[in-house]
Amino acid sequence: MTRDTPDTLGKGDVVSNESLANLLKEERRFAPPAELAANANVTAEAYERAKADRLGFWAEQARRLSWETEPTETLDWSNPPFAKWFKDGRLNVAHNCVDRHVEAGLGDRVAIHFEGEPGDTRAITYADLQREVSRAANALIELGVRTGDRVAIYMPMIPETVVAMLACARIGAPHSLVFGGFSSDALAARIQDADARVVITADGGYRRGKPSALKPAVDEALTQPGTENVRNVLVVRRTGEETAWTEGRDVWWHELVDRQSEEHTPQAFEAEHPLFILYTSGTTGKPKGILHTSGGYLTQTAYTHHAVFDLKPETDVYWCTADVGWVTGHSYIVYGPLANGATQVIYEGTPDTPHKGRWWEIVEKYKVTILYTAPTAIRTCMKWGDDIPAKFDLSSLRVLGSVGEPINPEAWIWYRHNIGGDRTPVVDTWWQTETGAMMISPLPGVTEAKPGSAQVPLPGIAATVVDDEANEVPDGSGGYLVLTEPWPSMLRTIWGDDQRYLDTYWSRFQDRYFAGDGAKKDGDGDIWLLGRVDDVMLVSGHNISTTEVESALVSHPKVAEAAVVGATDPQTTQAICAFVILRGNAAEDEGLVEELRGHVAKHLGPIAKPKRILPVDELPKTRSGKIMRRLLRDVAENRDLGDVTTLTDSTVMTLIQSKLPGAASSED
Ligand code: 6R9
Repeated sequence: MTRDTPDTLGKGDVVSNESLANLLKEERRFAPPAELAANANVTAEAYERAKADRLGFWAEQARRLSWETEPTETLDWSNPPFAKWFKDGRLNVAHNCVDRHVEAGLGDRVAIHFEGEPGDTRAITYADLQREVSRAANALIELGVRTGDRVAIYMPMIPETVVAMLACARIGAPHSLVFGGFSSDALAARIQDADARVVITADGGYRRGKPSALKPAVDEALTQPGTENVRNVLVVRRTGEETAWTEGRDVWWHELVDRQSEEHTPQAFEAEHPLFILYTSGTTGKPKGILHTSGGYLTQTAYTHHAVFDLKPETDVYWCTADVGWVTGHSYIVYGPLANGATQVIYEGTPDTPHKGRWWEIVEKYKVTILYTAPTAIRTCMKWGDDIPAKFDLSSLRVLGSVGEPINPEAWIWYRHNIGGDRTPVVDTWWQTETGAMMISPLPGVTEAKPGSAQVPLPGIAATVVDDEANEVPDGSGGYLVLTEPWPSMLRTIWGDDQRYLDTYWSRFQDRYFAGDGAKKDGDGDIWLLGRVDDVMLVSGHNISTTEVESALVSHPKVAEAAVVGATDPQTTQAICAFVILRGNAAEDEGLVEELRGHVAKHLGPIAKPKRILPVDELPKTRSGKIMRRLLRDVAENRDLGDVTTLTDSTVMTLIQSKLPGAASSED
C-alpha cells in the first residue's frame, strides 16, 4: 500500500532539482484575505513564541482544555522515543468535548447537523450529545466494559459512531475504529490484535442510494480464532434490513442504550491514558496499531483545529468530509472540533448520491463556512465539471482545507476558484495517523499561499528535510521528511510492539522521526511533499517522484486524475507507467497519449516522459482516497493482484486489467 514506511530506501536525491524548479516556474502566490488576517485566531507572532519556548508554547495550548488536575510537567522525554506529555495532569476527554460546553451555557448550540444519504436529518445539540454519550457510557458499563478494555467500532457515518467513540473515551476504554468498507478478514485481524471485548456496529448504512450491510461482516469476523474475547456486539438500527442474530451476544443499541440513565459522572484519567488504537495497513506483516493517548492528543487536535481553520465556534459551520474511521475523522470530526465547541455537518453518503451536486447542496443548505476534504475528491469534482458547483450558492465558505495526499497545483487552483470563489485561503495540511494532528500547513491569516505546497511546520512543530546521511538539505533540494522534536499528539507506540515502533520510525535517522515521505525545500525553505518514498521511481539512474509526474499530467487540460508507477524494465531499471482519467469532455483519440507524453517531457524533462499511458475510468483507491499504487504496479508488471480488501471498489482492478493489452500498443 502506498501508505507504508518502506523497508528499503532508494539512494540519493528523491527528485532532481531541475524538476522542482520546473514545478515552481509558474509562481502563483495568494496573500491571506485582509479581513481574515485582521481577525485571525493565530498570527505570525505564534511562530516566534513557539520558537523561543516550544514546551512553554504547548503548556499554554494545554490550557485550552479543562483539567481535573493541571499538569505541572509538559514533556518527559527521558526515555525517547517513548514520550509522556502532561504526565501528572488528569482529564476526561469526553468531558472536554461535551459536558464543559453544556456547563458553559452552550447546551443549545448544535454540535452535529446530520445529513443521512436518503435525506433524513437530525440536529444534535451539545446538551443532546451529553445525554446520549452518558447513556451509551452507562450501557457499556452494563455490558461489563471496564477502564482499559478495548472496544472495536465498525460503523457507518452516523451520529451514533461519534457517540460510541465519546462513550468509550468517557469510561477510559480505548476504541479501535475499523472502516465500514473493510472486509471481515481485516476486521477480524484488528479485533484480534487489539483483543477487543465488545464490537459496536450497525445493521448497515446507506451508500450510493442503497442500504449497505455491516453486521454480516462482524458475524463472519467473530467466527475466526482469536476473537473469542468479544462478549457482546452492540448493534445500531440504521437501515432496518433483516439481520442475523446471536442470542446472548448481540444487543440492540435502541434496547440497551435508550433505557439507560442520562446521567453519568465522568472520571478523570491520566493524560497518558490510552484514548484509541487506529490501524494503518502494512505491505508486509500485520497492520500496525497506532496508539494515541489523551492529554497531548487533545491539546494538539484542538489547537490545530483552532489555528489552521481559524475556527470561530459561535459563527462557523464546519464540515470535514472524511470517514470517521480514518484518522482525519478521529482528529477533525470528533476530538478537535468538539473540544472547540464547533458546530459541524456530518454526511453519511457518497458525493454523487442522488446527484453530483450533493456536497454543494449541503454547503448551501447549512451555510458551511469551513470545508475540509481530500485532493482525490477535488479531482473527482473537477472531472465532473465546473458547472455542477456553479449551480449552488457557496458564498458562505471562508476557509478550505486539503488532506491525505499531495494536492497538485491545478486541483488547488480549481478548488479555490470553483469552490472558494477566489476568496478563500486553501490550507494544505500534512500529517499522518502517527502524528495524530496536523504538522505542516499554512495558517490562513498569515501565510502567503503557494498552490501545491504544505509550506511550513505549525508553531511548536519541528520538521525538516534530510539526505541519506541524515544531513539537513539546503533550500532548493530534496530528500526525506523528518520531524526533529517530539510533539504532543505523537503516537506513543505500536500497540503491543515497542520494537516495531522503534524500527519503523526512529531507526533510519537516529533521533529523528522518519515519516516515510519524500519532500523538497524550495528556495524560500517552504516544504513540498512528494509522496511516499517507496513510490519514488528509478529511471536510468534518476530518482523521479510519482507525485511530480502525476502533477504534470493533471496540469494538462484533458486530464482529471493520474496515477503513476515505476514498472520493472530491462533497459531503464524502471519505466514510468501512467494511468489517467480524462476530463468529462475529453475524447480518447489516437494522438492523445503522444500529446500527454510530450506534455510531461516539456514540464519535467525528457527523462520523466512516461513510457506507457493508459486512459482508465477509475483508479484503485483506499477508502481514505489514497491511490493504491502497489496494485497498479502489479498490473503494470502483469502480476497477480495481492490483497485488495482495503479497496473502495474491487471491480476497478478488473476493469483496468481488461484494458491492459491496449497499454502495450502505446509503447514505443
Ligand atoms: C492524515 C492522513 C498519511 C500519509 C502521509 C503522506 C500523505 C497526508 C498530505 C499528504 C502530502 C498532504 N499525506 N496529507 N501528502 N500533502 N497534505 O492522511 O493520514 O492516512 O495516515 O496518511 O498521507 O504520504 O505520510 P494517513
